[in-house]
Order: sequence, then C-alpha cells, then structure tokens
Amino acid sequence: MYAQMVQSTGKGVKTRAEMTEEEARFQDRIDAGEKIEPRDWMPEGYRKTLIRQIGQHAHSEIVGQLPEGNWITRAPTLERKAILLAKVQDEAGHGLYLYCAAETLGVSRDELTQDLLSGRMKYSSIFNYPTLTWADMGAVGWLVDGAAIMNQVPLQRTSYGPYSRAMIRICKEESFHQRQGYDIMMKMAKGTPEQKRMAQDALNRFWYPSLMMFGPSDADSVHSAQSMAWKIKINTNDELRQKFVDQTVPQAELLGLTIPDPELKWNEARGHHDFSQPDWSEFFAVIQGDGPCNSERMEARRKAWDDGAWVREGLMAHAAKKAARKVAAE
Ligand code: BYC
Repeated sequence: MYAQMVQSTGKGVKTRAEMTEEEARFQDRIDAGEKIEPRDWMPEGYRKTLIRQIGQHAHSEIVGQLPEGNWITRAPTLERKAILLAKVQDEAGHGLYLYCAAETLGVSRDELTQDLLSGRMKYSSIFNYPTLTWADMGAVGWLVDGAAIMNQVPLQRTSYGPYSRAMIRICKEESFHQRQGYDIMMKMAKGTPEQKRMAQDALNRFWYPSLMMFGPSDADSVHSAQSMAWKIKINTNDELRQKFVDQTVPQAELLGLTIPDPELKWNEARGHHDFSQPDWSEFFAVIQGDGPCNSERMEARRKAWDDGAWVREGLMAHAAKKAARKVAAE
C-alpha cells in the first residue's frame, strides 16, 4: 500500500465544486491559515504530498552529510575542523526532526529508508556533485545552505504543524551554516592567488547545481500548484530561485568573485537580476540517478543501512523481551 502512496500526485487542483464536503472544510481551514495537526482529517493527497516532500527533505539532510564529511579529516585548522564537525552533526539532527515529522503521517522511518534505497524516493540533486577542494566547503555553506535557507524560511509557515515546527528549529541552525561557508569563501577569496583561484573554481562548479536545488521551472513543476493550494509550499520554484540570485550577486561582489553567467545583469524595469537558467537536461539526468556521485551516495546509504542491521535487531530483541516480561507480570 505504501508503495502506491509514494507515486506523484498530479498537477490538477480541484475546484470548490469538485471537492467533497470534507475536502472543502479542510481547504477552508488551510485558507484561514490554520495549522493541520497529525490527528486531523486530511485528504489522502495532502498526506502523500507531505510524506514525499518531508521524506525527501529528510533524506537530503542525511545524504548531505556525505560531501562535507569527506573534508572533516582534511580541514586546514583545528578550529575549521570543529566547526565542520558541528555542522555535519547538525545535518544529522535535521534529518531526525524531519523523519519524526514524517512519522506523524503514518509512515515509519524504516519504510522511508527502504524507499530511498530502492530509488522510489529522491534526495536533493545537489548532493550528487563532488566536493573536490577545501574551497568547496565554503561554496557548499555559502551557496547550498544559502539556497536551502531561501527555500526553508517560507516553509516555517507551511500548513502542516509538525513540519512547520521542525523547520523553525532547522532554519536557526542553517543560518550559522551559511555564515561559516561565507567565512571560508572570504578567507580564500582574500588569500593567496591560488586560494582565490580555488574559491572561484568552487563557485563556478556549484553555481548552476545550486540554482537547480529549487526544482524545475514553474512550467515543468508537477506538484507546485496543488502544494501551494494546500500551503505545503508557500512560493513557486522560480520565485525562490530569483530571490536567491538577487541575494547572492552582491555577496559574490563583496568576495571579489565572478558568478559564471555572462547573461547575469540587473534589470531595472523588473527590479531583479536577469540570469541564465541551469541546463535542465542535466538536472533531470541527475534526479533520475545519472549524476557524477549518485551511485557513490546510494552505496554509502546502503552500507550504513546494512552496517546498522545489528543495532535494529538488538533493539527489536530488547523490545520483544520487555513486552514478554510485561505480559508475564500481568
Ligand atoms: N532534487 O513538482 P516539483 C538541505 C523533483 S538540502 C531532487 O517542482 P516539488 C541541506 C521533485 O521531487 C535541500 N529532486 O516538486 C542539507 C519531483 O519529483 P517526484 C533539501 C527534485 O516537491 C545538508 C520532480 O522533481 N530541501 O537542506 O513541488 C546540507 C518535480 O518537481 C529537486 C528540501 O527538500 C531537487 N533539487 O518541489 C546543506 C526542501 N527539485 O517527487 C543543505 C523541501 C525537484 O514527483 N522541498 N525535484 O518524484 C521542497 O521545497 C520541494 O520539494 C522542492 C521541489 C522545491 C525541492
């Protein structure tokens, strides 16, 4: 049954006339800005969409530890190592809050993990790109966490209570992550010519993959219309991408680095920057499993699951023993 639930919900949004009475009452609650809580009635599509989005988000936090974990043993100073360790640990915590939020919708963490491992569920495209130099730790913090914050700040107002509350806590920690990334970029960009070259190279490689984090263009987004009607999503993918570009351009200027887009320029009439779209064929290839690091990332997750089997078995045996003792005592 759960396998069916993971399938995408379509683009069509029901009109009032097409809604059942229950659905219309639910939509009224959403429109009035009420939070939906786990025991409340909700349309099956709302539940499915939340499980898909929260589950993918949780997987992203966990898989997101891998490219940064890659640099913990090679951080240039003790201080940088301690900061990076703390950040990577935070990501584990974010994954846990999000798995817990998804569990309130009636799906277990084990089921979500199985769906990730079988390829039925996704994680963010960004983590399928390699982190080749220390400057990449700066670019990831600055751009990847920057994009994550841009997406997640509005999600603090998402309509599902447990998700909204998880996002509030996560956003506080993400701000520190973005600052530490920008601080690394600042050091590198103002350092030796070789360090500046590394910082520019990291920006060159992470710019377009960061723009892809917001999802396909609004015209190609399958879920946005319904998710926005249910206030699961607050903004469209293109709106957030534009905000991210507008916010990041002056930050790059301050670093003295060049965003790798010859078309990038301020458009006075629009009050926004014009910019080139990422290569969307690359994005779709990456989310279908064909990115530079997809197989490496999935292999790491599979290994972690297999290596953890003895812990799960031990916990189950302990729980069974406890239950048997309780029955015997009654
Ligand atoms: N990567 O209809 P659309 C982080 C999929 S990391 C992979 O627009 P939706 C962090 C999408 O799932 C950031 N897949 O979808 C951690 C759908 O496929 P399915 C994690 C993507 O859901 C550690 C299809 O494309 N943040 O925080 O309305 C260190 C069509 O897309 C991506 C979140 O997950 C992608 N980039 O909008 C540092 C935030 N984009 O499911 C940082 C919560 C789209 O039908 N999620 N797809 O098979 C969201 O806000 C939304 O899910 C998205 C996509 C904006 C990502």
